[in-house]
Amino acid sequence: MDELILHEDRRSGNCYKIRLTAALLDLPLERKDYDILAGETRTPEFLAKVNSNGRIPVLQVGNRFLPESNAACFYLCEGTELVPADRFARADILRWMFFEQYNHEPNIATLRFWLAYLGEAHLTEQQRAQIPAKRIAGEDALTLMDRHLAGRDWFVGDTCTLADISLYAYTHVAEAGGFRLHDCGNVCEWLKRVAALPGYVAMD
Ligand SMILES: N[C@@H](CCC(=O)N[C@@H](CS)C(=O)NCC(=O)O)C(=O)O
Repeated sequence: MDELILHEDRRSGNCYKIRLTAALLDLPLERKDYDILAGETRTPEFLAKVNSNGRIPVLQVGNRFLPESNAACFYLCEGTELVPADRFARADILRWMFFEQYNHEPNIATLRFWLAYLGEAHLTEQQRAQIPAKRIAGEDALTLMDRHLAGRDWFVGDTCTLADISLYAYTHVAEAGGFRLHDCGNVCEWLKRVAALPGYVAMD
């Protein structure tokens, strides 16, 4: 495989997803850090060379650049046990990754970023007005996950897959966004299972 470089901000769960995937697969990953709060992903150089969308994570594979956390994870997982060969299982993994990007991350990750990193006092009126709706939508996502996990250990099939890694990244830090995980017992047990996987690395 070509040399892998992760362009990241260590505080980002989207970046952690890729780091966790690489660690579980024992893949060497170089890391290049950016401060998103200082606008380091919005410079002309970054936009021209790394990601025209001005965001991290970006996985650099040799001299090619792959933005979008789930796409980058999928690249790393292709042909491994984290993305099984079964056609339905693969599509089901994508289903949870799309759910993560549409129902989960825009609510749970955004509230974590606003409340734990920007700070409520620094939010715009528009951001503050969105908090209640994001709170409800994030709780709904966690409830749906908790119900899905009733009587099962993993999101798809009988083993850990990329669906679990994708959802784990922001779920395990959801309390920083004001979400109450202890209301979701199945989710809490699943979090422990992910953290016990061989090769697991914590967010730093
Ligand atoms: N859908 C993208 C989201 C990327 C994203 O929103 N990245 C944030 C950090 S988690 C970022 O770079 N923000 C900086 C900015 O928008 O300037 C993914 O999954 O990678």
